[in-house]
Amino acid sequence: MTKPIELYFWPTPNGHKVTIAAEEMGLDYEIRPVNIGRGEQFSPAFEALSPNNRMPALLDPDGPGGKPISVFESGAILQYLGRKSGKFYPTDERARVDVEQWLFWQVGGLGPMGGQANHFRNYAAAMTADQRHLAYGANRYTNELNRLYGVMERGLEGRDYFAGDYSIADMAIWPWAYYPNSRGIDLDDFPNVKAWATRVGAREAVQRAMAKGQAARDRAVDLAGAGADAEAQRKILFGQRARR
Ligand SMILES: N[C@@H](CCC(=O)N[C@@H](CS)C(=O)NCC(=O)O)C(=O)O
Repeated sequence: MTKPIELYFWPTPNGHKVTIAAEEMGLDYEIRPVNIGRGEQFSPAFEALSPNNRMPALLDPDGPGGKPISVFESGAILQYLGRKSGKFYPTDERARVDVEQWLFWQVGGLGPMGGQANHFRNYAAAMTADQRHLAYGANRYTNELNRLYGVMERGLEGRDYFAGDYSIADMAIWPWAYYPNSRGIDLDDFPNVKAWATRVGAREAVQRAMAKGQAARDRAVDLAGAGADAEAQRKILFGQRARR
């Protein structure tokens, strides 16, 4: 009997993408929590899987040729799982390109820009004595995120899902469209996105994936919060430099 796929996970948008994919594809998997606020992403064992010291990462004991394979970067993980399962990642070239352009748009745009908007709007305030220093960054990333929501709004015109049929692109985008308010976005300004987010959020597999992340979510500290634990975690997460 083959062993389950190990998903190295923490309950952030990037983490949720891969549990959603695993649930949607009906894969046999186990969640391996990586508490990034406690620095577990820097353990030698995890770094061997993810040299970028970021989760998610995956270890499939039954990779190509029946041998183990590890994958880091959420987009690469979604593509790997899509190929492995033969689901939600079409093989027809035109359909595949359509999925991939939205997938890479998320990984290279919506994720980093949404992350920065969240950082300047919610976390940096707890680390900066003079709040005026935050305004430029908060405005820049909130505006860019707003622009990206406009791209989603137009992309969904006349379509239920980003690439026509539901795919790994929707799985990548959905967790990043899940927390709009804290990032300065009013979903009512983007009705196509709102309807799509509701449609995806209603899927049983998505709900199962979010429920499976709950145990880790209960252990996660609010990084915008007060208190010694939140402060210690902010020190681990923010201000990292090259490690040698
Ligand atoms: N491009 C990466 C980004 C992954 C990423 O940024 N993960 C964050 C959590 S959302 C992380 O592990 N952070 C740990 C840290 O900042 O030390 C991907 O798509 O997988």
